[in-house]
Amino acid sequence: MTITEEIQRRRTFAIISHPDAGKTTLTEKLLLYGGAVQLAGSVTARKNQRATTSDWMELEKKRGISISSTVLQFDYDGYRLNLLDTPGHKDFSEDTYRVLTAVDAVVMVIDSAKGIEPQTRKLFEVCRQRGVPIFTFMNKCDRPMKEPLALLDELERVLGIGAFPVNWPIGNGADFQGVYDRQTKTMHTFERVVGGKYRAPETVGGLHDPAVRGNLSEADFAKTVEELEMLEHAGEIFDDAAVLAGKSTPVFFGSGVNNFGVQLLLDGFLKHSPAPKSRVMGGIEIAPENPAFSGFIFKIQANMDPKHRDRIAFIRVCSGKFDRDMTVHHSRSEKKVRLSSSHKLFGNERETVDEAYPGDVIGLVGHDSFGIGDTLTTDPKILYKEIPRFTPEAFSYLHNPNTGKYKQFRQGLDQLLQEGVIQALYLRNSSIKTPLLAAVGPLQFEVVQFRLESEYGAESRLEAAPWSVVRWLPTDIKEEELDALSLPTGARLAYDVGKNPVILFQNEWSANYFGETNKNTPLSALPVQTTRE
Ligand SMILES: Nc1nc2c(ncn2[C@@H]2O[C@H](COP(=O)(O)OP(=O)(O)OP(=O)(O)O)[C@@H](O)[C@H]2O)c(=O)[nH]1
Ligand SMILES: [Mg+2]
Repeated sequence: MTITEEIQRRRTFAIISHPDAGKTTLTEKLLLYGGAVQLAGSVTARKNQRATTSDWMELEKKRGISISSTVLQFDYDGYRLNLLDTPGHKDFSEDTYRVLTAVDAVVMVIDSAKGIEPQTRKLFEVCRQRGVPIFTFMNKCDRPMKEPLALLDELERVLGIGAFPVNWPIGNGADFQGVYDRQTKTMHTFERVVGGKYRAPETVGGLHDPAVRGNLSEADFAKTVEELEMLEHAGEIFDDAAVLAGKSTPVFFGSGVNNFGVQLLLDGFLKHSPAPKSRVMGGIEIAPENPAFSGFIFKIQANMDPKHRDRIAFIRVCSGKFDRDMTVHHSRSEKKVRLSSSHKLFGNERETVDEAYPGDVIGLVGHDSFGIGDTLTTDPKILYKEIPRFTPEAFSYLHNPNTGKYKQFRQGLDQLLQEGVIQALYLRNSSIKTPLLAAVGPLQFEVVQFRLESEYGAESRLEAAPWSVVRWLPTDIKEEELDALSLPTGARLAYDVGKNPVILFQNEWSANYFGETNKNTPLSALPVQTTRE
């Protein structure tokens, strides 16, 4: 295969939504229908039930929520898919947003009983800003759902995106039978299988074919026919250009847990979603076919496999071809590094990979100097600046109650900081040695404590810190100028990991007051990108 053919068959996409809409369940079902797993697991980790492939972390299995994004690479129907399941909880949105920089399309999952929820709206906004094509899966049609027309209307009204129903639900809630595929004009009715572990037996036929009508009542059937006529009458056609521009979203209905409509989503997605495209950085366009290899690191994760206590840097390949053992330029250290330990990833399983192409996400092991956001390339002129950073809103000291385990505590914490699970701040002119942690949301503290204990055997104790707002000062501010600042009551000066000065305030009001009275010292809510060496 030529490099162009390799690129054209790549599909790199994330599943996003508000917590609990069914991302991990759908991911598992895409793996089932994609032939990557034989038996689907379930997120409700009841006894005797397989856990899902993407929620492999101990705490995820325990809580039944996703905490960290997961990469799954597999082949299906000639395509190579790089699928990323993301956490929905807002406390982990930094991880989710990083993933969005690494994908070419997203599947947005909506709980059809609830419609568009706040976190979905936020994630949608990020996709829109990046111009990422969005495919919509209206999930949980097996529960009393909102009217399908009302759901489409919500997409248009709340998100301001055109919505094109590719298929249409037949029945609703307990009477949900399947979907009508408007492209092929066929009804697909399904049978429920216990636990949704296997593919759901499916009957396909024309709209008026009694064999495929399942247990649908006359009234429900009449309603479906009327709605379909209405949609046909509206005369809208599938507009690929609008989808690729992120202006319109193809909508699929179904039920992930019951496997209804999953195959249609998978096939429809692959048919209409884009292969990797050029990226524009600092005004330079880098095409995937560019002969120089390039990519950037968007995620770091340690201890994925208890057998190998090591850390993996996840890189999204953007251009050229990756060959194992190749030597590349590493942007942060400005040094040449040899990439000899490269892996393809499937949840927490890994396998050595010898080559990779644009669109692929691969894991690199054995490079402690790699950090999130770093570019690796054979052309040092290429530099990606993709990774967004978030303003922390929760602050806590993390104590080590067991001095005998200081080494484990410190080592574990340093690792988690490097993964970006949480940030650390260092108070200025302070003798306090207890780390001050800064998080987007308090669940991140829980993850730190759990992982310290389970992966490093280190206990820890949290102590709330008295601040709730952090603002960055200009990076070039001088030490004397810091000394001369007059801070509001309770505020403190500190540094982030990049040694950039910040001010910690007790509340928003205090931060605003400082801003008003110190016009010459502009504050910024977002961490500055440059670091002072
Ligand atoms: N009734 C019904 N329940 C579903 C369906 N899909 C998922 N669920 C349930 O919804 C709950 C949440 O599912 P997950 O797949 O963990 O949701 P998620 O979006 O990955 O959640 P986070 O990753 O924590 O944001 C689980 O109890 C699932 O069994 C569906 O089609 N119908
Ligand atoms: Mg999940």
